[in-house]
Amino acid sequence: MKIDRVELVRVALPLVSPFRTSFGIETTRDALLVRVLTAEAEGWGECVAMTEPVYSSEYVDGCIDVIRRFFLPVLSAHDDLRASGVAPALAHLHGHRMAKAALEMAVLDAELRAAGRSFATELGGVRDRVACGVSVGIMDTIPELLDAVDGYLAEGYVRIKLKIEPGWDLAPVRAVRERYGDDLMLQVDANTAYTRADTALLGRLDEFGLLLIEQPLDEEDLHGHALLAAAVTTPICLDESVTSARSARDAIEMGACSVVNIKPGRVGGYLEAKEIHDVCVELEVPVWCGGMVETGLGRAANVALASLPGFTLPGDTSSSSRFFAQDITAPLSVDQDGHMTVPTGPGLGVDVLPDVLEDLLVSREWVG
Ligand code: OSB
Ligand code: MG
Repeated sequence: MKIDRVELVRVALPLVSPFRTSFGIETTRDALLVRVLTAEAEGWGECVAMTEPVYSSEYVDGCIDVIRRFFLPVLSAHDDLRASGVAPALAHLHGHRMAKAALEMAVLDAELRAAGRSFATELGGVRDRVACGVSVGIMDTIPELLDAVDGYLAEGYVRIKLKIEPGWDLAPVRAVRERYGDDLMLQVDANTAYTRADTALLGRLDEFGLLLIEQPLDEEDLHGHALLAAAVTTPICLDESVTSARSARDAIEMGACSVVNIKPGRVGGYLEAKEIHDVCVELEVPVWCGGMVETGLGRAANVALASLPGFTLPGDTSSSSRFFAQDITAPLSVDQDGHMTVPTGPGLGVDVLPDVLEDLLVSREWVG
């Protein structure tokens, strides 16, 4: 394929309620979409960067700049570009994985739409439905948290993830365990809010039988995670630290984690995400699909990825309605039994609703 034109579309999706994590409070999803036009088909990608560099170093304005200034000129010069060629073509340009992932996703969508194949088929999916969990933000009070969890369980979610931070860890976990019992699949995510000095505190979570503790320490502190993993019984899962198949293998081999959260955007795209999956299957480490408050585009692709065989834990693949009153695609929804159906149509298998896009539009520009 040859890229004819690329449009960067920025939309603002109001959240149904503020989403608080250890790194901040979000009330709107500032989403950057990449629309690639080729002679054969149009493709859409979604960039998972946030407005500010609070989860990773990337941020939306930076992604727009690096795409426009450096990535597109390289890709547009290719007369026969395939999605598998995007990462190699951009490999000499360091970092910026979220920006690269968005471009690769758009090219892959165009390629698959042209070929009449779905993301799930292309990536190697083996299930037509995936089990879904939900990420629950930090709340002001325990009763508020329990109300939220009540609602999510009533919707069918099969696993609850509580966001934690110092001062909001043991008490919410204890309250949820007491209310719902030991059978509830429960895990926590600290988004790097702790240090090695918190080992004893994190060890007190052991009695609650959590599935895992996600990214307790700094992104770069792999050795610290290995020390922590040796000191506690709850499995350690890495999110922020895993940026590639290589870093996943290293983290696992050094004992820094025994579970991996795979987020395509964080690792440079769905093709690298599949590589990480394959490494984890080889090393017998369970994986699950993370989320970055994606619109229906990223949500559909994540569900396709989660249909691969190594995704043995429920992902943060929640319904569009978990975050948005109005998604930019037809809403993706979990069934009453907490599963989501994997899209089967060509490419992402979902389409942008032009009227909604127009309503939520912040800016759009042709960049190539
Ligand atoms: O760490 O998993 C995370 C949202 C934004 C940034 C980072 C994370 C999250 C979530 C929500 O936990 C996942 C989702 O449901 O999209
Ligand atoms: Mg996380």
